[in-house]
Amino acid sequence: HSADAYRTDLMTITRFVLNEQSKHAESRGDFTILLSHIVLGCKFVCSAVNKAGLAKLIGLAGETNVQGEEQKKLDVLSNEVFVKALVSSGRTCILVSEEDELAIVVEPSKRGKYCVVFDPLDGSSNIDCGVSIGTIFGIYMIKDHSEPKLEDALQPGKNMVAAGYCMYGSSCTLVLSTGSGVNGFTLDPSLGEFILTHPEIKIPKKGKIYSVNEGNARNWDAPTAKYVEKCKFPKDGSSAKSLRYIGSMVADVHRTLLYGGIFLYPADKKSPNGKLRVLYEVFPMSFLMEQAGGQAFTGKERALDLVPKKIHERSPIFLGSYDDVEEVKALYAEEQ
Ligand code: AHM
Ligand code: MG
Repeated sequence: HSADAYRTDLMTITRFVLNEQSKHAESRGDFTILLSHIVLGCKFVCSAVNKAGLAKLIGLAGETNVQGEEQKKLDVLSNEVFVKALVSSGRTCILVSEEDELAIVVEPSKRGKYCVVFDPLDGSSNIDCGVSIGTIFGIYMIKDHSEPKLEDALQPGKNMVAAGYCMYGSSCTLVLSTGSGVNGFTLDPSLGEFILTHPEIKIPKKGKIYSVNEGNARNWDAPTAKYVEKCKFPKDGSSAKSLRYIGSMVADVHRTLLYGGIFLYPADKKSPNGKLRVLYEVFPMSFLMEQAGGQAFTGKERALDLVPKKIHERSPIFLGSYDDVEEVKALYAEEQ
């Protein structure tokens, strides 16, 4: 039967989220509409990223176009696409983007009840060598949308109603949680649809991989240094962990989620708060890790308990398999 080669019952991301949302009596489809606009942004960025090398080959990038305008850099372009898609969804009120210094307050006629925090193109230093990069996003419900306040964006991560990322890699994968587990969808380019390919992702309880920029080792605090030493020279008879570090958060976290292990961007003497941003890097990834059965820790507390004071605030982060993060927590507790 040649028809057997085709699946005819396609679980697209929209259908999946519609199903999930229909379990909530109060749902009016607003979240589904918001998500479809985020998905549009991801598809655009995916297509632009795929063409990035080609554009260079045929002499487009970095040159001026017919209007005499400079070609926009991919991260700037991605940001514009997401901001426009989110505003036009009519479901957002406040937007915080890594690319914009100030939060964007949506004009009253287009306002909805959600606040979206996002990094439109994370790891952009990896673009030119074709390494995987991604978009990261988190979604909050705002308190009162007739009167949006900056505090609506400064809620602890545990208040997020959804979080996810899209990885532009050998395939384009969108991983999403709306607070009841984690699911992964892969873009079928011939359909232009994200199809459920990784249902109910659970991170292994313990992993065999650690992921960190070891070039910063000389500036690490004692618990981080001890932990990484344990990964390499375990004293309990277990085998040493493997090191994998891409330097692109979405790719490093995606591997950690699927294979298990730990990803860390710790504090160091030069950057006492680490490098990664709380709202649109640390929180969404921590939300996904917890939803997949893992943990996320800042060195002081559960990452999702942190209450940010500024929209571009940074925090150290240790996230991944439950048992691996537990070891880091024990080392920090010893310090006290
Ligand atoms: P970016 O927002 O400037 O792209 O930086 C964030 C990236 C993350 O994707 C990655 O985890 C980290 O920076 C890597 O940093 P480093 O090069 O210091 O290891
Ligand atoms: Mg970033």
